[in-house]
Amino acid sequence: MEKQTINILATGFMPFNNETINPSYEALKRLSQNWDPNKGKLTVIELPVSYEKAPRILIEHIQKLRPDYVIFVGQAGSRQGITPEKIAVNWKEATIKDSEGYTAAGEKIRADGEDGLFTTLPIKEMVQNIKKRKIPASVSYSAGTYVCNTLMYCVLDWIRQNKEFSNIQAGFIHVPYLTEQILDKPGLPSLSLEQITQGLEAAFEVLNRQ
Ligand code: PCA
Repeated sequence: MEKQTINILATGFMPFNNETINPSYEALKRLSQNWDPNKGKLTVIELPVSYEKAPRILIEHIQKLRPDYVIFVGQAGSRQGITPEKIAVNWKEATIKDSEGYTAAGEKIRADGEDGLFTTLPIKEMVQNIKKRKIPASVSYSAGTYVCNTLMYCVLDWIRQNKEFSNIQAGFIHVPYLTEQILDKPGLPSLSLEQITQGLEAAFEVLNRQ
């Protein structure tokens, strides 16, 4: 019987908060350049760090590409390792602006939405598989309250509400700074581009076993 191949849509972010690079998109680009098509189809897109545009652009791509899995990746500067997120909360609040100049002072993402939505990705298995490659990883129980959390919340909410797409499994993975980003930030953890790319590859590998 012919092996069924999976269709993955993965997103990274543009640089933000005075950085010139975002490891999420850099690692996904590298991963897609070396992607073995026998593992399925991988599409990578780069999203603006915007509360409003990021979910809108991603939902347009989901409708076009009809993936089996949607994995959003973002930078979380203080993290020690690769951290798949368990939950998105219905809240946005940050001192820094988004790419449109908007500052979320503390407000619900959806006025009448659930307080929280869980990932539908196999995150424990992903963490185990990343650690097998000797790359630090753990489950995170907070995606923060900035754009990454909003993207995860909006897309999980949209998938839930659109029955035609409800088979899609989706969730967020935060990655640490690249070593080149912490040269002037003493004490902050980092990983190399190679480690982050390998870590994401290990996370994606789990999807083929489901
Ligand atoms: N990280 C931010 C937004 C974009 C990114 O890469 C976050 O954690 O919300």
